[in-house]
Amino acid sequence: MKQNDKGGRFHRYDGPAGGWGSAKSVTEILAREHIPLRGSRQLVRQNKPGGYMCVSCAWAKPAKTHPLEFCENGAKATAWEITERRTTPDFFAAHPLSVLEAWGDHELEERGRLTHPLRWNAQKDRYEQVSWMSAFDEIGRELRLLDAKQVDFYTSGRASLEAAYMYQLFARMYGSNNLPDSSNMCHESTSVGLPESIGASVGTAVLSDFQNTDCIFYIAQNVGTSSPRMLHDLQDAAERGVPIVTFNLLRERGLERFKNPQRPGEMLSNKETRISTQYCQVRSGGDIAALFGVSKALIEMEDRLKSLPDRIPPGDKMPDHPSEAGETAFAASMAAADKMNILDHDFIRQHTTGFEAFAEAARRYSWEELERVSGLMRADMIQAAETYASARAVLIIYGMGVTQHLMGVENVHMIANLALLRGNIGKPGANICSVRGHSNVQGQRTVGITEKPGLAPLEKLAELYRFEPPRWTGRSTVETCDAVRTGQSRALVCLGGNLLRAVPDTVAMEEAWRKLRLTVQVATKLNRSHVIHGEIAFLLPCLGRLEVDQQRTGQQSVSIESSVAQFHASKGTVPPASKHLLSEPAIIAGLAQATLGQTAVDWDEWVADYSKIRSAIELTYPETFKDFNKRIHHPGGFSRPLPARERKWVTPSGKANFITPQRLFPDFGIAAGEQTLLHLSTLRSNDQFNTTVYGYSDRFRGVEGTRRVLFMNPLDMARLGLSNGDPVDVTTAIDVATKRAIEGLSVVPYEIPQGCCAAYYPECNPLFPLSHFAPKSKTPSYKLLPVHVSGSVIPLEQA
Ligand SMILES: Nc1nc2c(c(=O)[nH]1)N[C@H]1C(S)=C(S)[C@@H](COP(=O)(O)OP(=O)(O)OC[C@H]3O[C@@H](n4cnc5c(=O)[nH]c(N)nc54)[C@H](O)[C@@H]3O)O[C@H]1N2
Ligand SMILES: Nc1nc2c(c(=O)[nH]1)N[C@H]1C(S)=C(S)[C@@H](COP(=O)(O)OP(=O)(O)OC[C@H]3O[C@@H](n4cnc5c(=O)[nH]c(N)nc54)[C@H](O)[C@@H]3O)O[C@H]1N2
Ligand SMILES: [Mo]
Repeated sequence: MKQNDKGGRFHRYDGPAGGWGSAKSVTEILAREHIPLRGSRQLVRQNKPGGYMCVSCAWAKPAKTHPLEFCENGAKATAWEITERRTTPDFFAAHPLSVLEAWGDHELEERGRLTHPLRWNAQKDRYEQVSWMSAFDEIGRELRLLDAKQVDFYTSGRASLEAAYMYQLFARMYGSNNLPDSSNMCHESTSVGLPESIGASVGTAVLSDFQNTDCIFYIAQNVGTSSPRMLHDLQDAAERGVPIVTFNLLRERGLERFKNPQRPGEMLSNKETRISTQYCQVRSGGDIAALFGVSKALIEMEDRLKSLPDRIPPGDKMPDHPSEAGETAFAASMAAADKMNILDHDFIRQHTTGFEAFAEAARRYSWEELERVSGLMRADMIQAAETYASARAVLIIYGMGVTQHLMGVENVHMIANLALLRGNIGKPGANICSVRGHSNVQGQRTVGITEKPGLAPLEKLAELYRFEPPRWTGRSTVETCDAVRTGQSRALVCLGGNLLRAVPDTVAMEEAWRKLRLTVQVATKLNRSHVIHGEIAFLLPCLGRLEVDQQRTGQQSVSIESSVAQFHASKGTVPPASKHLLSEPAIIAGLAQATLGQTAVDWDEWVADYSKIRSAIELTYPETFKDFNKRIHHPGGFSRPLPARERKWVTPSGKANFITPQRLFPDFGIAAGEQTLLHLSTLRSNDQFNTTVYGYSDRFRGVEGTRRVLFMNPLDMARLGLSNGDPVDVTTAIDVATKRAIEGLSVVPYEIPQGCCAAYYPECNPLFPLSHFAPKSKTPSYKLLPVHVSGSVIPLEQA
């Protein structure tokens, strides 16, 4: 692929997250997209009541906003969408797709916004302008010729609640539950694991928990890059003296130090806020062991306490065993002060099942084993446990380093187990916060985007729209990929996203993708999933969320759900990138009418007035969306009811469940002692949003000018005879019947545990076998893949 990636520079970054680097980066991207003034004016409205909701991450939008409620990466996402650059039919006339195939992700999107509906011309190998009507007609005709089971309807997490609701309805009226979405690759382990544990499919935290908490456990999420606005909440907590215990594979700057660009005093002084009070660098996939360690420490403290003759008055003699004396002293001092028990037995008794089995497992694992698998020291886990036990209310926050694992569902269970030990759910300041990715990925599930018929309100849809919805289980993302590979899937309709780059096994998937009969892509910018295409291919350009959406009854707003289950209205403010664009609801309505003919849905009326779509959503989900049209315009939005927040457990047992993982780590069946074997985790840089690559600067990790890097522990580098910047080849070490390799990554020494390495997504997706996913959630194990790294092994003594 052609990339502006021309070799890099690697240096240590010593600054904080935020700070002047962040301010500079915002100025640069506004200039690059030719919108220095217009862009700044827009940013003031970002995430504010009456304004638009950022198209970058899903972090909460406060009711009482800061003067500027955006971050560096939100600004980049805005600039990327409202850019002055355009990808017009002239561009396509000059560039056959065979040429564009050689372009990189950054280069394709950097050309700017798509302006016209396009159809691929096979003779000329070019996308050409087509009318909306003829596009809808031909797509409708093709879909009618196929069996509904042969068609997949993918959704990326950006589409609004209104568009997502219409889309799932269209798919189901057509007869398909094949509704894979980006969430399948993202928080699906949460969607599967949390209901089993606590009867909620999303996190239970609300924004005020940050003000009420007295301890934060921060697991496997890179706040400085992926949800930078949350740094304000973390900073406030840190300034109140709240301990923040972090578990992360890498040293991430945003989790260490922050300089708030919105506080002039701070920017002009040496002041910065330390974020983590304890930083535990776990091995990739080591979290089950780490959290077992914390739980073991808590349970054993309590066991020792129980075995004491009676509560020891402070100052009395402690047991002789030196390694236990400190913990017992801690346990005794807490109990003596009669503050609380180590575990919350009342809560455990009243609200949970499965405690005994969990406690037994925690007691049984030896510290040696927990240390080996987690990569942490026993003392680290005990220290974290003491911090945990000292807090009245603990907020547990987590991200992709938890979910994108073969044992991702078990990881989620362990987070819930830890919370349940001290009743840290459903009291102010204590909750589980799963940090969602795309700005409306959580909301799309709420309105029916799911391949699982049990999770969709099929009866209600049948009743409201007088049709027979399909009852069979549809395909999730990896199953869709498999169906494309085997030919069972013949057509893909994609509402946003860049599916081909986001999924595993890129090389095999590209070959299979070309054999599809039909590919329909609704998008704002050109990407590789459009350049590689089926026999018949359409590229349908839509309005972005930041643009004025004018329909027959006036300007429309849409709505989204944030990471803390809060619904917000969003109203676009900039003129559309082209007068030929349609909104997503209008495109879905066009496709539905052309495919389905007459139905009980008045699609045109819905498009003319989105409040009618919201009324339909309310009719479908009366409890969640009560008074939807009225409440959506409240500053700060309105909250989705979550029973677990009130300690009502919607599980078969009627209780929250301790669920004990069967093992600490997956068994890859690879013989121990293979010298070149490392565990690869794929990550995002500070200059990308998923497959959208804004540029080649990962400031916080000190990487400039390239994305083709491999972060390694200096001791592993020495062992393999590698120096800073050396080229290496990386080869997948499982499912070796197919060779999967990436050549010529530059080695960057980094603070990462020995035996682990990290590299960027999506460049490394060719390494991941499609079958390498968590069995229950089918989330690809993007954070743990055994690989071999080329290099000549030298004995450590000589290194
Ligand atoms: N700027 C920007 N913002 C984004 C996105 C983006 O690409 N760019 N993407 C959006 C989306 S869709 C999502 S899902 C989120 C993703 O946001 P994150 O959840 O932050 O995902 P990643 O960037 O993949 O990084 C995961 C973090 O987990 C750590 N990690 C990796 N493996 C392990 C492990 O086994 N254990 C532990 N404890 N830590 C581990 C890594 O070091 C890294 O800090 O961000 C959203 N926001
Ligand atoms: N190796 C590896 N792979 C991963 C991950 C990982 O950590 N490691 N993370 C996974 C995760 S968490 C996710 S969420 C997926 C992301 O997978 P996707 O959601 O499929 O990918 P994105 O890169 O977010 O999609 C970008 C494209 O969306 C289109 N777009 C942008 N805005 C709009 C809009 O308003 N409307 C429409 N219709 N289109 C729009 C643009 O054309 C842009 O090119 O990737 C997954 N893949
Ligand atoms: Mo995501």
